[in-house]
Amino acid sequence: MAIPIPSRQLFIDGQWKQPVLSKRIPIINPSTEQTIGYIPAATAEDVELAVDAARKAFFRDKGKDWAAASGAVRAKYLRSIAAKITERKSELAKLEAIDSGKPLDEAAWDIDDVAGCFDYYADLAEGLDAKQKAPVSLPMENFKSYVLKEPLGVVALITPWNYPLLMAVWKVAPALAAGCTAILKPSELASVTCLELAEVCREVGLPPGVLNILTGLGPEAGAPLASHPHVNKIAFTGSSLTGSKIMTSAAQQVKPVSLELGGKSPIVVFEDVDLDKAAEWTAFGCFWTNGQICSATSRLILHESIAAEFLSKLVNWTKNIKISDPFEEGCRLGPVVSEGQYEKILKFISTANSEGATILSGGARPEHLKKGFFVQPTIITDVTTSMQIWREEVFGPVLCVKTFSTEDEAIELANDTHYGLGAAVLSNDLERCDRISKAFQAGIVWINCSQPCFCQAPWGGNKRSGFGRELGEWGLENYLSVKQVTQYVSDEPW
Ligand code: TXE
Repeated sequence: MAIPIPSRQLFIDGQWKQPVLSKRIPIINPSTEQTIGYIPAATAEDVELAVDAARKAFFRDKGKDWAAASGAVRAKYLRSIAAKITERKSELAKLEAIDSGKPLDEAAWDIDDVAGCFDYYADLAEGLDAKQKAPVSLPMENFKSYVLKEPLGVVALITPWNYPLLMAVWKVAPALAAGCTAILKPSELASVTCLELAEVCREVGLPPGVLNILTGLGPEAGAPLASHPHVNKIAFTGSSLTGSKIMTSAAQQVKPVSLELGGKSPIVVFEDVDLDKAAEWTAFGCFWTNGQICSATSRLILHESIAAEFLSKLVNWTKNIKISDPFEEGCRLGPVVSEGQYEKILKFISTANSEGATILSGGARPEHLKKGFFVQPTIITDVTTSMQIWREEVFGPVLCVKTFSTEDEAIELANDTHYGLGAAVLSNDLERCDRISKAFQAGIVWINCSQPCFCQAPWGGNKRSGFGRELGEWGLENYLSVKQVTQYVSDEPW
């Protein structure tokens, strides 16, 4: 489907601005491999302008600055943004689908979640007003103490391409709700809807400089942003490698970071499950959004007594998934985001094969699709724990399988990873599920499901999946600093 891609510039200080060096990056439609437009490519010169605008918006004349506005005032803006996004839902969903390759229905759910996230943080922004000056009880009567929650300042938000607008808004909404001003740097692989967010902010009259949006390459735009001395905090979602570089640069300036990195999440399936339902959750947990989800449950740990029957159901299930252009009716899997990702996924599969694993189903491009970055949902068995496919994040529709016989063995296999983002257990024995939830080394645990996500509940990982929590009240705390104010209240000399 042809849909016009709006031509946009960088969004700095409430205005569209051409990048100082006039660079641009092509937008590739992953379904057709064709160039369908261009995004501006920011460099360090533009970062300087955006940080300056964000600082001015944070520290502007007393009483007019974003930080000093009440939570209720900030909430009003967030609600207007949510309303505008809902108004433009159909167009934004199409832009997201064509840019990222996700099925149109799924893109539409994402846009609903984007609006919901702004509304949710509008409520929390209002709630923040009532939480100011919370008293602290002290052991001495001649002192009284209270706590102020204050925005951290100018924040850099660096985001990935798998949920282009939603991942950005998981950071933008709480940062603005807290009273921070922000510079968003979306992924160069899918930035179109983030630039439309800029247009929405312009239309609702968000004060200039409160949110600046710089599209561009990681090393050229992201790195100077992350290392800018006037950026007070960095929130990042992306690869562990880039997360580690960002943490290194933040460490040099003793700057807080929150990192949401990759994963290799397990799904443990016990023998007492309904096999059809469990197969559906397993497929959904790994193949939804083509497995391009940081929390995708891509390691299936399956009770040996049901292995043959379960895998045969799973293979059948995946054969019925419709793979097509995201705009086709009934599409469940579109292409992966880029040629680089496509090649990386196929390389993972061929390495697994050469290491002795069995490709039980999928493993290649679907025959009926000659163009585009399409990969079949793939199930790999005969995997050992030292294989690359077991240890490393594929970020594609690839599930690897191991069987177990005892609960202890299942837990050991589940935790056999340096990641710690998500983990799922499927069983009708809820006491067992509780036990296993405690034993999982992960920040998010699903019982009898995989992947549902709610903006009220905390999201984030342990181990090399990063630290800090997004969403819920935890997401707001990410952008707040706690100030202690203690007063001497006695007439007696100290
Ligand atoms: O990630 P990057 P890429 C994983 C997934 C995927 C792999 C590579 O395994 O295959 O990462 O994807 C910006 N300083 N995830 O290359 O590089 C970049 O421009 C500052 C998991 O897209 O981490 C983009 O905006 N910023 C993940 C963002 O970082 C830099 C989602 C993410 O890009 C930078 C995405 C630098 N030096 C990929 N270099 C998840 N956890 O959900 C790049 N960037």
